[in-house]
Amino acid sequence: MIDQRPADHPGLEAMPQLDSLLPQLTAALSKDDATLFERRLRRVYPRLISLLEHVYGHAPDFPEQLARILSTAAQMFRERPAALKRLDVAREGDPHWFQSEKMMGAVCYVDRFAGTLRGMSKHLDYLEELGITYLHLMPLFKCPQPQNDGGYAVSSFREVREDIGTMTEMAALAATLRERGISLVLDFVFNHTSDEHEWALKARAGDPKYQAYYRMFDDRQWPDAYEQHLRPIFPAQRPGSFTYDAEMGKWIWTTFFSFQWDLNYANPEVFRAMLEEMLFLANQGVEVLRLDAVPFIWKQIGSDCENLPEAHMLIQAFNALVQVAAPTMLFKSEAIVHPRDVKSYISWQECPLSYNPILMVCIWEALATQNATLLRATMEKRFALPADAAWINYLRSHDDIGWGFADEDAAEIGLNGEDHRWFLNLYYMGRFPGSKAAGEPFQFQVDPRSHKPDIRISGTLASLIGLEKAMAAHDQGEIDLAIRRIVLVQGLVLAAGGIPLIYLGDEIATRNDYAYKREPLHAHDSRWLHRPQMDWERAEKRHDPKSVEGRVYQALQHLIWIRKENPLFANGDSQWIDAGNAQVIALARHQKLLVLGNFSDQPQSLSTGRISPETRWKNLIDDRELSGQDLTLAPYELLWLIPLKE
Ligand code: OTU
Repeated sequence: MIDQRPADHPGLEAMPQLDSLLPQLTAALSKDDATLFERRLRRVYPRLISLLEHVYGHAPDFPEQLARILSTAAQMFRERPAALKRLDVAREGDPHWFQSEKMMGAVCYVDRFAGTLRGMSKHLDYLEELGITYLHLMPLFKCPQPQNDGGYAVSSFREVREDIGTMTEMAALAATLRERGISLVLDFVFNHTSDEHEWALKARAGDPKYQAYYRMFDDRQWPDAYEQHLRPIFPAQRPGSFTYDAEMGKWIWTTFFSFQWDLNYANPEVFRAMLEEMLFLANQGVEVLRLDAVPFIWKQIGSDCENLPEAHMLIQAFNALVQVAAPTMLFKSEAIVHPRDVKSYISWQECPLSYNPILMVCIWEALATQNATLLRATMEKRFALPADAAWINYLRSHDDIGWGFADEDAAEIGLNGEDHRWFLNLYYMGRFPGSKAAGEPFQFQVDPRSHKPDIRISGTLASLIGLEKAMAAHDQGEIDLAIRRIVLVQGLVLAAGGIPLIYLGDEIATRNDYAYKREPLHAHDSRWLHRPQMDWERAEKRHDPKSVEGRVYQALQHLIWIRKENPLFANGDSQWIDAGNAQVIALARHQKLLVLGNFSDQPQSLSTGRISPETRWKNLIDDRELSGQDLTLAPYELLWLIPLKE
């Protein structure tokens, strides 16, 4: 993150003064809007200029570029619907709305959950039953067929995929959701576009303006030089990070699949154009924008081209402009990288929200080892965030699970990170003695340099946690334990603060979908194992307390509603503590709520006195009273304790 430069930075002398720009920027706005726009712009201006100057200041036409960027912000503000402008003002008065204990997140693919956007609106009661206030609809934009990386190759940021609906329906759904108190979350896949985006098509047709939107090279000289330091992301399908396009006779930077062309943010026109797309989405009613693949947006020869300072500056500059033109919309970062780098994106001025892959990974680690030491040690060190930011806590997403704990954290508790990752891979593939997991490998590869095998894991929550195998074996004991594990880990995610996020389907214990292997377009990508179609018939069983679906659903729903009704679950003040028993995780919230979880299949007692023996507690989950003197947790038990007044 960069320091704010003083407004009199020497490079800024040639900059157009805001006063001279304002009349033109606000000319088309109503008087009130002009006042508002000016007030917001003045607030961010010094910072914005400093950021953009860092990245683009060397170009002789920088002042004109800047004027164009600002006029895009003004124009998009002018187009912003009145209802959203009112929400902007309300949110400016309540900027920390997302920290509330009432927040509850869910994520789904529209086509897999409900078929279409219209279908989605038929299931809003279902979401309300679970207390959902934050709904992430996975990429639903126009994209190439048949291959589009689950929608993460976008051909138009302004058009919805035809089979799902239209942008008008999307905006209408956003409004309906808003009326129900649900914030719409969409992806902004801004590191790349698909090779069928209008810009890519024009580039391919030879238009130099649009070729400069991407990173293209005439021969292998630069790609070879860059590639020495790059990490391949989908090595099993596509080694290397560049793709040759015969039509242009050029090599294109493609970090992900070959049909995903990386945008060239060194070109300020790309920044401006993407600002326009971003604000267009804001104007449809998007309240949280999930910034996809943030680490990759800036490249620098000789580096691994991940998490570079300019990536942060660009996101902060986008953020400043959103605060002017659509301040309702918050950024959420998707950085699945080293814990230190995950955190580097999180701040009010960059991304106030972020996935918490560290908690996710450490929970799975604790389940595999039946030991909460790495979880506690990592959280003690890495969980705290600035007061105006929050984690999105989750157990799994549409992506694979990669073992992203820090080697140094593992070493501190005597674990070798690399060996431990390999153990976790075997464990979750069900190939380790005693493992109950039914995961599959994703992107198996042998690193060409180190010759070490690398792998990530696919699977649904229920399947990875052992429920699938237990059900297949009709083993009631194991089914019970698997359900307890689900409740334990969901309970931890719900109690940790931030926004808990469930992948829809997990609430009814959806198991792996092996059908993807028969689907030629998906067979190469095991992530489809855990992106099944929602089974609405099975969802009906959620009301049957004897069914597995009902047991999982009702337990989760119960926890959600306890959370929503108690401000002790609001974000902030999370102290991870050493309970004196390695099998038990302990977390104190707002100095009052004590969350305890037993990660082992044996009863665990906490008689070491670290948890005050004098205190009498009430367990919020079942209203039981417990004494600190002989606190014993049943296998995989979760407790949410508050002290009882004497
Ligand atoms: C994201 O994931 C999406 O979540 C994926 O579904 C996409 O395929 C991808 O971007 C491309 O758009 O590497 O294995 O640090 O780890 O952005 C998934 C961030 C990924 C990356 C992450 C990426």
